[in-house]
Amino acid sequence: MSSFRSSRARLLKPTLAIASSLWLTASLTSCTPCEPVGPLKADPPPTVTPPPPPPKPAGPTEADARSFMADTETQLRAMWSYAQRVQFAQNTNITTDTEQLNAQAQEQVMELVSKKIKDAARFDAVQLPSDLRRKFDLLKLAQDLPAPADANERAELAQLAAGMETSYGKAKYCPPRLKGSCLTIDDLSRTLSTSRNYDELQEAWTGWHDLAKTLRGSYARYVLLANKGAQNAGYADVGAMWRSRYDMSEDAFAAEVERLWEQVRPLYEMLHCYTRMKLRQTYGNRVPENGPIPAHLLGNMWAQEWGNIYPLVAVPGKGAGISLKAKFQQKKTTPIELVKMGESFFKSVGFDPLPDTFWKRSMFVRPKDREVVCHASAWDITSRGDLRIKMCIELDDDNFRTVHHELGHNYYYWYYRDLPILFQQGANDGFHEAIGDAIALSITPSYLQKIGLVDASTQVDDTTFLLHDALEHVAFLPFGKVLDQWRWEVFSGKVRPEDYNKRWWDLRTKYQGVAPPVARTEADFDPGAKYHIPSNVPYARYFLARILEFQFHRALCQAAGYNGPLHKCSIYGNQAAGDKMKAMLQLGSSKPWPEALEAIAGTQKMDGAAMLDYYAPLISFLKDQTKSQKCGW
Ligand code: X8Z
Ligand code: ZN
Repeated sequence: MSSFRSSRARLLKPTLAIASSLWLTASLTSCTPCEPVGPLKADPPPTVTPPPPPPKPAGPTEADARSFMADTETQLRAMWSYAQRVQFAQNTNITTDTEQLNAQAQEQVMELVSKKIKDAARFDAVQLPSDLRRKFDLLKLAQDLPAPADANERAELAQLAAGMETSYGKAKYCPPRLKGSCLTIDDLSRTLSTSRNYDELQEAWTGWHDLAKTLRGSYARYVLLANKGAQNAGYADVGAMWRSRYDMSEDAFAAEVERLWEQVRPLYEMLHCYTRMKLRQTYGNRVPENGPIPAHLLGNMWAQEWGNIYPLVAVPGKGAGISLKAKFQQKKTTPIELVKMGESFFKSVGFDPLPDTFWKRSMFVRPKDREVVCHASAWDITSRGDLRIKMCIELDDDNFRTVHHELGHNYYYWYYRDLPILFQQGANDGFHEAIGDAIALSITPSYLQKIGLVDASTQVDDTTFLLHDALEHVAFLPFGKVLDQWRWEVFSGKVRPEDYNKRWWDLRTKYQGVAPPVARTEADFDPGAKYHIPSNVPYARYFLARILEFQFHRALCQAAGYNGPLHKCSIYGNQAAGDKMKAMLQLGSSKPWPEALEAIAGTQKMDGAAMLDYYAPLISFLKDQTKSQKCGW
């Protein structure tokens, strides 16, 4: 994603109700032709009464709609491309000026898109072929940040959005003990992932979270203004607008998320139980026997993925698992080499090489001389193949996976770049997030051996591999769900600013079973410590992606002719799997997502069963290990 790109990578809507025709049947008056009076002539040839002209339609026609849409797409393409260029410039070099330019560009985008949505309403009742109607539907959903009608409010909202994103990007924790030196999110994340010292972890966690306090006021105001925009576009609030992008009703989508969560919840709860039990061996009673786990002990600032604490929860007697970080250090791998490895996986299944400009224009490491937004993102500035990533690559396992994740976005952009601009999106936004992740599921121990990142002699035990993997994928599920659950409640007004933090922690405790390491109050604004909140990036997409990536993986493995255990399958080098993936990418959002899913996975339903299949061998291990535990919190 990129935040803006994802503000473009916005999704779909039903292909929908056939609009009833407004063609009126004109009443035909009969007419007796009058002959001109004049000199007598020979008998005139018999007059043929000309047919009456076709009735003039009372409203706009299909041709009008087509021409409106053609203009709109031309203008949107130009505007989005301009705004993305500005946003990339700002994200890779935060200054007063780039922030200002970005706010202005966002304001222009909001103004254009909301005007187009308003103007398009006059075609609501025109009967249109389904692909044209789909474009109108997608247009209505083509904004993450909907524009208030009032120009001053629009400008204020754009300013707030740009300001919050840059504040997040620039945030640094400057502990007094460092006497003026400061720590970035990269530094603090390194501590979270490697330190095993409870107090040191707590300091890093609190240091980062406390920085978000300053965003609270801006956030409340942004919610108010963005909701005005959503109402201006005909939605109850921003959350309702975001939820209506899934080719089904908003309520049906919320129910779909619940259904998927219930499918995978037992697996998460088992993993939680096992992890808590193991963490008590390191941290003793500071990890409660039956309560939520302190959120700073799970190897990640947001406790969203737990792979970094694998050594603390390792399967007894089975070795330490794979650490790519150690290998990268030993081989002195460079950040660009990491990206090349990712690219070579995609090429191995028949994907094109990334264009030269990708290598020239991307940002791969944190620059020393300027402020940037480090949160990883992928871009196509022109929507015609000006691909880039923006990352602050560190040489570790997380970043290796993230590189594949970002390249998944880039290849989606690449393979739908010739579609009309409104179809240049994922089938739904979860698809966009799931492509690179599905590929990363093929990073198996035997693949790593093939490319020399694991020694040929290393034996990786199945449970070790799956446990490590589950700490990343399974652990993420409730976080993926909760973030937007909180935001939907905030946008709908169910949660007021005075309860922002309380509700955040209630939800995180309820679903994730984690608790803040120190008491929090409404002076804090902990949701703001997570990139996607100040940057206005919808999050349900990542929850969907966690489900979809396993469905894709299973389907691609089948296409490759594989039929062993899913966690051992790697599609590396398999053209048939690559072709299957490519065919889906090329569809963009031109079809409702269930059709795209069917094309790849043979089903129209998102389904957690593929994920459960993948982890089947781990489930019996976890059950066995935790049989004497009182699980839950
Ligand atoms: O934001 C991202 C990507 C960019 S779209 C790096 N992810 C989510 C996160 O970091 O919170 C990928 C996994 C979830
Ligand atoms: Zn992404």
